[in-house]
Amino acid sequence: MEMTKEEFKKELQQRLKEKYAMDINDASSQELYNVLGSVVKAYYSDAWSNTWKDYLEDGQKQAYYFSIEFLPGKMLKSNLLNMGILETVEAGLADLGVSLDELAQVEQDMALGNGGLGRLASCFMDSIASCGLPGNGNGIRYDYGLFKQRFVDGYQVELPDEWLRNGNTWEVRKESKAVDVLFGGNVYLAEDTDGQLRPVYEGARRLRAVPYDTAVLGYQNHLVNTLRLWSVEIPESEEDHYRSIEDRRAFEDLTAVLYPDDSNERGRQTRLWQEYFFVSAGVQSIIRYYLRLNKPLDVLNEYVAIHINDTHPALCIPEMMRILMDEHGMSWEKAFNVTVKVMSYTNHTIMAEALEKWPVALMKENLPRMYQIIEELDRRFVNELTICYPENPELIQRTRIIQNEQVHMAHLAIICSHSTNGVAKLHSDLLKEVVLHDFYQLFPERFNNKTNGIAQRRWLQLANPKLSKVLDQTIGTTWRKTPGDLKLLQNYVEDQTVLDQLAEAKKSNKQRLASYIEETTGITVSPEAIFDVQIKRLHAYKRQLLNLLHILKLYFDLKDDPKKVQESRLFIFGAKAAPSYTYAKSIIKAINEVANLINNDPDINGRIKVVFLENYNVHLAELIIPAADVSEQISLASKEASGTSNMKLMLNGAITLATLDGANVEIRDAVGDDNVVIFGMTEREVYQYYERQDYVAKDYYDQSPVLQRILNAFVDGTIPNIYFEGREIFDSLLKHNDEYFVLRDFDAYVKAQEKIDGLYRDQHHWQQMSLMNIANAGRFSADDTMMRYAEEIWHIEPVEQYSKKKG
Ligand code: GL7
Repeated sequence: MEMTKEEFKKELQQRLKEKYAMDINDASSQELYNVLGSVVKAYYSDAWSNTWKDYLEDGQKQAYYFSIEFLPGKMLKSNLLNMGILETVEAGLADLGVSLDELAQVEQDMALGNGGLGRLASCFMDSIASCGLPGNGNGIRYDYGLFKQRFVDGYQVELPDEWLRNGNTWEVRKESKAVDVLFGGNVYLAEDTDGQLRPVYEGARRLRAVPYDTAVLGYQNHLVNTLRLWSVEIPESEEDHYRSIEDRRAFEDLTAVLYPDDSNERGRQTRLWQEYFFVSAGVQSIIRYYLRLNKPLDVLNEYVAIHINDTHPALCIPEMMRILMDEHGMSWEKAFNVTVKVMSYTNHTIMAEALEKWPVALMKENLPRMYQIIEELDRRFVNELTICYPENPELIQRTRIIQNEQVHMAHLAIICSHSTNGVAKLHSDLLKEVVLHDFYQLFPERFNNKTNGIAQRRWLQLANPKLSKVLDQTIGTTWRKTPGDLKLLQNYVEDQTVLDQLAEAKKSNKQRLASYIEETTGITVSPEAIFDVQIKRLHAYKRQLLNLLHILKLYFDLKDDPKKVQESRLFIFGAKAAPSYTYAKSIIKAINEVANLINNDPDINGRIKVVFLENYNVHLAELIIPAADVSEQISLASKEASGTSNMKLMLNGAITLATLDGANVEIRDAVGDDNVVIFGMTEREVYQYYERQDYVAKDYYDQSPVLQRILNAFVDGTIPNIYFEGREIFDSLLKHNDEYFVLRDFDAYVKAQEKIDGLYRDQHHWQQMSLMNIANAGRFSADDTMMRYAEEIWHIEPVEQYSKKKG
């Protein structure tokens, strides 16, 4: 894929004429963006169709990553980067008087995910392609992505995300690849003309799944994989079945909205339909493609790996069984054998409320054939265990798929797949030792860890060109392809020039963010302050509240003693709360009110500022992360499965202030104790409290005048305008005994923050720490993570290696 600047300019102008009959000067940004998109698309289209054809011709084993969420963000610049023409296009546009950065703003963030889980799926897509691996995504094309967040009087208000309003340049609708999906009705087995038992469907609703494909470009390797997202339509033949427009609408809305909950079970019928819809469509299209290879279905696992990203796509299992048995006449035993070998599963949380369960009645009514198969899977599992563990009926009760009239999706996924992994060492250990211990005893060989990773191209090369340049000048450019080479930076830890350049890059990123803050909130902030960042979904277990309590402490300290020695701090929050999660929304309101109070207090005089940026999303993350000095990763130990903002912030030179939770543990191992600040209870201590049940939050309050003053501020009017929210927060800590041990960890957190303050004062040392973080972030590259999935779970190989072997 090569293109000179002049070729690019010509092509752009030509297409602009064809499409809009316009010259550059007359075109709006949107028009220019559209045309640029089509130039880019044309540019990779050959590679896209070749990749597809090569896989087919070579009979290459492919992985399919099934996820109900993908969160790619904007794609223009990452596509340009991966094609190797970012600079050419930027320069070409500049010649024509157009700024690429401005054009890139026109693109709507593709926000078909809630948070970490969806963003991880997109980082993985990028890395799969960049590693040359044959792997594709499969998900839902929601008409509306994650809601847009606005603050009105400090309250979160949700607005619809009409991301498709101006069209989506990157997708290709593939009408000819549509498949039908059946819902509801009755299913019974009847003998067919060949004497086989086949299911007969009565009164089922038939919906059409139409795929929209998006190219996933590998980093400068000519490989283009596919992200396939399904959208619902009503087949023409079925139109008579709808009695009214409203009736029809209800079905057409199946893929309209993304469920905006994060780490929470969604027990809603539409959600179940969504899950089956994209799973059935995806598995059907995989089988259809596979049949073109002319291979028997009982070796499907040699050509296809299906990954179940969290339990939402776990219906892949019964759906695969259905297709193999009902449509291809395979026996139960054979079908099960193949299915287990094809499927693998990742668990992303131990939070009990997030472990999906579906009521049997709901499943039976809406997905009758799925339920029949699940019931049989359950029956056979119970039979087998009864033979192996006759003396242990409790084990069977605890592990079976159907319990108390509910289908346990995680059990289904573990029992019927060959691999179950957690997303950080600590998380995987907890799965084995506690949460999924029974299953670990039954199937020890299936359990493994795959620590999450991030697409370092987006989070460093694209988000932080300033730092990237310093790296190029210092250690050469190999880190761009091999993030492990960032390690070379360690050799410069005593080099003052390099340290100064790093500081300079950080400062300029802080200035960029400061301007954004000023523009969007009207709050003036100083780039000299410590930029202290907590960006993630708002959830009680992530403990944004702990951060807020500490801010109040600093505030009162300064009020009492205006001369107190303390570095200036800017506390930055970015977080959306699930619309139905009232407690999280109360915390947002409280943070906003505290921000108002402190930012406008003349006594404070700007020494502490608090900014809650609206509508945190991928794009905003790209702006905030390069500017961060401190990375707040303060969840209650054991609750955050991995976290990924921790990795992005570290890569951009922020110092991690963390509990030993999720991947923070591995960050500490990577940089060493001297280059992170760790505080708070360990996961063991947390479990000890659970066992002894002797945590009394109120004792901490009673014994600490500092905490009394801070907590009272929520209910005595010190923080204005939070009459109800303040009471709710106060009660959550004292009356309801502080579920996430905020008060227990408060003192330790304050000390850790004091340590940060002292460390920052010694700028030279701080820069050295920052350098060490950048240098050791390579191991969190999603490229490595994907290579491990490829080798150890999916058994797929990079294409280059494959062709070499063939040659
Ligand atoms: C999550 C975890 O909470 C988060 O710690 C992890 O980094 C992420 C990706 O593995 O998955 N699990 C989950 O249900 N959501 C997450 O972000 C929404």
